[in-house]
Formats: sequence, C-alpha cells, structure tokens
Amino acid sequence: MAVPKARGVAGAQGGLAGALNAALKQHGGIWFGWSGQESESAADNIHLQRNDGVTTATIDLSSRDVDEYYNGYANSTLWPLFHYRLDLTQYERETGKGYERVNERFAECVTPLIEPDDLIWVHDYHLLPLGERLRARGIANRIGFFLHIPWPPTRLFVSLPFHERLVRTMLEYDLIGFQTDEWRESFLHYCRKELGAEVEEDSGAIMFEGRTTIARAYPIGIDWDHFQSQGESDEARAAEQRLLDSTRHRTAMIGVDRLDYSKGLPERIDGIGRFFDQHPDRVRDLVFIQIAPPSREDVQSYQQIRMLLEQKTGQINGARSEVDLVPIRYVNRGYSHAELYGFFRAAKIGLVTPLRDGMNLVAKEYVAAQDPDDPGVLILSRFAGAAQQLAAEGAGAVLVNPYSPDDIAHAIRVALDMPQAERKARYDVMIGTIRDDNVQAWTRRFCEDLAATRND
Ligand code: ADQ
Repeated sequence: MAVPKARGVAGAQGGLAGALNAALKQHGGIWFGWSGQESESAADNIHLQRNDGVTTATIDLSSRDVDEYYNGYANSTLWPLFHYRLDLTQYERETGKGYERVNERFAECVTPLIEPDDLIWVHDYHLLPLGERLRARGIANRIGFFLHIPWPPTRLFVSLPFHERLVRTMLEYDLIGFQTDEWRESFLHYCRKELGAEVEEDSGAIMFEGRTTIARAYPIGIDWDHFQSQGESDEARAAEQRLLDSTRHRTAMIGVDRLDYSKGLPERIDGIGRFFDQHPDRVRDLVFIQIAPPSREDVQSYQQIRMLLEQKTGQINGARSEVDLVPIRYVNRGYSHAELYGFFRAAKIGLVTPLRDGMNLVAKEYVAAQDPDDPGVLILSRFAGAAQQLAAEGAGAVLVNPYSPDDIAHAIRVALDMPQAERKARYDVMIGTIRDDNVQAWTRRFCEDLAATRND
C-alpha cells in the first residue's frame, strides 16, 4: 500500500509539536513552518534540517511579523476568541494585515517544495487562510486543515471583523478536522447561517460556490508507545521516587499545564483553597503540585495570569503552611516526558481543569502513566475536548465545572477518599481509548480521509 507523502505546515507549540513529530515519523514528508527565530533579512531563506527521521523546512520571521502575526492576531485575537474569551480578545486592523501578510509569505515559500501527488496538511489557527493562498498560486493538491483548539459558537465568532472572509478562505480546504463534534457543529452552524452554504450534517459536507469541503471530528491522542517507553526509563523511575519521598504520607495531586489563561489555573487554586477552607485538617493529607512553564511571555494577558497565580498560591500557602509542610508547590518550569510520567504515576489525583480546551493531552498522559492495579483519579473539566472521550455516561474521569470552587473542592474530596475498586473501574473505562485512539491512529484516519476527498 502506498503511504501518502505529507507536507505538514505548523507553528511549533505545546501539544501540537509532539503530535506532528509522531505523524511525520510515521508517514515521511516535510514539516514546514516558522523556525521560532526572528531575523530582519528580507531573503526568504528556507532552513532544511533532518532530525530523528523528520525533515523540517523553516523560515524566520521579522520582529514586526512576530508582533503582528504571532503575538498579535494569532495569540491576542484568535486564541482568546476561540477559547470564548471575548474580554481578552483584541481586534486590531494592523495585526490582521500582518496575519494575512505572513500567511502569504508562508504560501510563497512552501509552494516550490510541493510535488503534484503530495497531500498537504495544514495545522492550527495560525494558518487558517493558508490553503486559499496556496490555491491562488495554482496548487491543486488535496489540502486538509486541522484545528487543535475549539471553534467558537457563531454568536461569539461574528464579533471578529472580517469573519466571513476568514471562513470563506477555509472552504478552499478539502477536509477540515476538529477535535470534537461540538466544535464541528459550531462550524457547520456558521456556514449554514452566515454564509448560506448547503450543509449535510451527517457526512459533514459543506457545499459552497461550487466546491465541497468535508468537516469531521478527529479527536487527537497521545503517542502511546513513545510515552510508555519513556515511562520505563530510569529517569521516570527516579522522578516517581523523588515525588513519593518528598510527599511521604500525603497524597500528591498534580496539575501540568502551559501557563495559559485557558487552562483555568487561578480558578483551580480557588477550588483548592475552598477545599482547605472546608477541611482544614486535611492539609496533612494532601499536597498539590502545579507545574506550569511560562508561555507567550510577550503577550500582556500572559504576564497578568502569572502574577495572579503567584498571588493566589502565596495566599493559600501563607494561610495554611506548617513548619514542616506547604500545601501547594508551584513550579515554573518544564520537565521531560519521562519525568512527567514519573510524577504522574506518583500522584494519586490528576487535576485538569481548563476553562476551555480543544482536547487536552495532559489528561490522557496522566491516565496513561497510572499503575493499572492501583490507579489515581483524573478530575477533568467538562469543558475540555477530552471530556467527551474520557467521561462517557458518568464513568471514567470525575467531571467538574472549572468555574465553580465548590465543585472542584467536592471533586477533590471524592477523589481523595475513593476506594481502590472504584478507581480501577474508572481507569478501565478510560484506558482503552487512550491506548488505541492514539496519535498514529489519528494521523492515519485524517490522511486516509484526505486522500479520499474529491474536488477535481
Ligand atoms: P496545549 O494547549 O499545549 O495544546 P495539551 O494538549 O495539554 O495543551 O498539550 C500539552 C503538551 O505539552 C503535553 O504533551 C504535555 O505533556 C506538555 N507539557 C505541558 N506542560 C509541560 C511541562 N511543564 N513540561 C513538559 N511538558 C509539558 C494544544 C491545544 C490542546 C490540544 C493540543 C493537541 O490547546 O487542546 O490537546 O494542542 O491538539
């Protein structure tokens, strides 16, 4: 069977970067995107590199591009809007122009790399109009797009100036993938109500101005084999032991997130504060470890969230610490996947409470790292895409409303006192989908569906 070549196009960030590496190792092809570097030279130098079986072709951006395109339109307009945060969304005409300019430049640079039988797979909100820019250059290949973050409801999305123009560009893709049916339905709703497109709900076909685009849900998974192999390393065992030694008779509860307002970190700390208010004596039973490396530090809303988190953590630690214990350990750095595996395994509660999240791979990694005979409990926000897979019919994860401190406090108490038999039953509900619906299966499904689309 011929394996289709893929041209992945991506901005390198968080969960997405890991997923794409796995996809390219599996299928071959070239990953094209921003190098993450700034340079002012106008020359469109493409840096080609081969690392660990993956070829990357990257270009630098100027500091103006980074300001307007990356920090501006992508991360100060689209990211907050798509996470339902109209209060944080900035609408600036200049950054919108920067977004279009950089997408045009990406199209210009990647076009010579494209061969006639390539599949082109574009990733995420940084590159929504890229397919249309490629079409304008005569690229007739099949082009798919995957959105790693939510698609907002129509009544929020229409607050974006030029919203119609943006969605029209997306209808140049042959296939559009969403993490869940909820986001897919919001997109179809927009196409029907605002564009007057003809939409078939079941197949996800959108017919508009003579073209057909298919919209489907492809829930992303973790790289199960890689993560398990990391878990078998000495590094993972040492990390597990380190956490166990330092928590002694207390149950460790862990949160691991990029420092981002969508992850619900201050709200999570409020929930933990509420738990200790209600059960002051249990400060001897529970220690919370929050690992949160800073991200997007040039964007003001990210600086604010960091300050708020430090303040809230300090308040609880000030009020509840004893000479020999601190209730919250707040760590501002990243760890390797092997170390995270060890920490997850040592922690009997995983607290994953985003206010809104496309999927959330940390929730899946936490469960994947558990001891099947004595697993920990996953507390999961009902607003994470992962909740649709991991909390079906009231089993699996303990679901919470991340905006409610009382709800979080209650879930912590339930998790802390949950008998082993119930923990195992809940783990059994989740582990099959985490193991089988992994990132390789996700890639295969998307590429097969993309190869089967027809718009000739
Ligand atoms: P992210 O918002 O980055 O991803 P997530 O899905 O949780 O969120 O992925 C984060 C990844 O980074 C995980 O693999 C995690 O292990 C790693 N990570 C987080 N904190 C870390 C730390 N302190 N040290 C080391 N590694 C850390 C976006 C969307 C998500 C979607 C993914 C993939 O926002 O909704 O699930 O893309 O599609």
